[in-house]
Amino acid sequence: MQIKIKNPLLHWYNNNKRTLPFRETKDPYKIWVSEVMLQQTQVKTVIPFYNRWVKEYPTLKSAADASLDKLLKLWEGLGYYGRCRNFHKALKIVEEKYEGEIPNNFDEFLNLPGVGEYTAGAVLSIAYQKCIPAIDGNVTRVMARILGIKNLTTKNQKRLKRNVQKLIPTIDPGNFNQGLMELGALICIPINPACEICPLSNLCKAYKYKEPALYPHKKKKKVKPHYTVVAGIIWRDDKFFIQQRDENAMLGGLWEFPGGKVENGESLEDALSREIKEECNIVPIIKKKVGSVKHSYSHFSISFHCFHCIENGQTINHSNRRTWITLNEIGSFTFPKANHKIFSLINETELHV
Ligand code: DGT
Repeated sequence: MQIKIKNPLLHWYNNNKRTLPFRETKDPYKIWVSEVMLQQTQVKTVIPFYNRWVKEYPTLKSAADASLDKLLKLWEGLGYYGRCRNFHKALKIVEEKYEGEIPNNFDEFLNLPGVGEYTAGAVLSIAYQKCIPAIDGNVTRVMARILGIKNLTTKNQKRLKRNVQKLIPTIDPGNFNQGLMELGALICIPINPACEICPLSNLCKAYKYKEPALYPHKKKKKVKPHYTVVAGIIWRDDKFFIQQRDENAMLGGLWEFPGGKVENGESLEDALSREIKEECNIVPIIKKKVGSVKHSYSHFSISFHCFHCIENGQTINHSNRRTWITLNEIGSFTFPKANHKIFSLINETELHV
């Protein structure tokens, strides 16, 4: 089975792979950057972020020495900001503990913050030619179809992994892993796979059973909860107030308007006053609505309602995680996407709240 899969797969990959900027490099650091960005994010979204990152931080040391704020700014819009925070921590560890050399030992690399089995396998096989599987969603689908696995039970996932482990060649393991991923991305897609041009269809059980798209069974997606969130843009002349989210929270290290989730039975305005009292210790004067936008995160979605406000005699205390900025300074801070949607609704002529 190994030779049978390896040769056609590598041949197909070499002739059909997409030209991607992170495939043009052999630098383990840059390969790692791309793999962190590719977690939960599509290739076409990642490309401009990757290009900007490696231009700004061409070496591991340059990124390890940068401030988290600067890195988050480059990450702005890519989402899942925990990836960026963990990557920064991991880079610092590599700098301090491994003298800037990414460890090529699986367990040591796996121990770094944010590095899971997939990332370790991908980076070590692509950058260091280590014979380690890199099993992502695409590889899982390709292998489940080849093996005829319908239910991805824990036992079957182990079986799938054992098979990749057995198949992965000592020569070209990185291209082998990338070949499986690319096949999953371009040919062995979830719906209507292009079996007629697949280099592995003659080895594929799902193809033989005639209904490849049924392999593996799709898990039912959980319905995401939806929250109503309010936030205040509190103005002092031409500046408004922003605060930095706790580093360990979701969207950690990003800047936001004070606010939070609306409780059951509460009006938007009551919720806003309560949240601003809790977070800033003032009761604001709510002037008028800026607008409402919707945004979806991995585990929930929000309706985000923002209001222009001003202080009501009392002033917000100062701290290093709080500041007042003008609209021209938005670009110097990292904000969640929902806030950018709100910024685009602010009409400068209406600013005299
Ligand atoms: P919590 O209170 O433990 O649920 O913690 P948070 O801070 O995650 O949640 P909360 O109550 O502030 O809910 C607001 C959600 O809306 C939060 O998940 C992040 C998102 N969001 C996006 N932009 C903003 C913003 O400018 N302000 C606030 N407060 N939340 C924002």
